[in-house]
Amino acid sequence: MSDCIFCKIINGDIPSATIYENEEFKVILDRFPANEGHVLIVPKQHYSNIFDIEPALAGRLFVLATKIAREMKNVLGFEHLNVMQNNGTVAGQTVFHFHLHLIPRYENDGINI
Ligand code: DGP
Repeated sequence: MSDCIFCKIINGDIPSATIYENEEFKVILDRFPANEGHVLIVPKQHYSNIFDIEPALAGRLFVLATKIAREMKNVLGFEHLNVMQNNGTVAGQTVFHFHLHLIPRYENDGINI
C-alpha cells in the first residue's frame, strides 16, 4: 500500500534498523521503543490487522517470534518480555500494517503497557 509506512520500510523506500529478515517477515527496531530492545516483526505482505491475515501466518509468525525472543534474551540478557499485538485504534494500533511487538522488560523499568 502506497501510504503505509511499513510497506515503505519493506520496499526500502525509508530506512529501518533491520535485525533479521526472510522471504516472509522483516524484524526491525521500533523507532519509538517502549524499552531497550523493542522490536517489531512485520509481514512483508500488507495486512491491516489480525482480522485480515491468513490464519496460518499467525503460526509462522509465532515460530519466528520465539526464535527472535530467545536470541534477544541471550544478547541483551533480559529475563522478562511482553509479546504484544494491537488491532484497531481503541486497542492502541497506530500503524495499520499487521505486526507483533517484542518488548524486553527489566526490573523496575517503570513502563506501562
Ligand atoms: P502499534 O501502535 O501497535 O500500531 O505499533 C506501531 C509501532 O510502530 C509503534 O511502536 C511505533 C512504531 N513505528 C512507527 N513509525 C515507525 C517507523 O517509521 N519506523 C519504525 N521502525 N517503527 C515505527
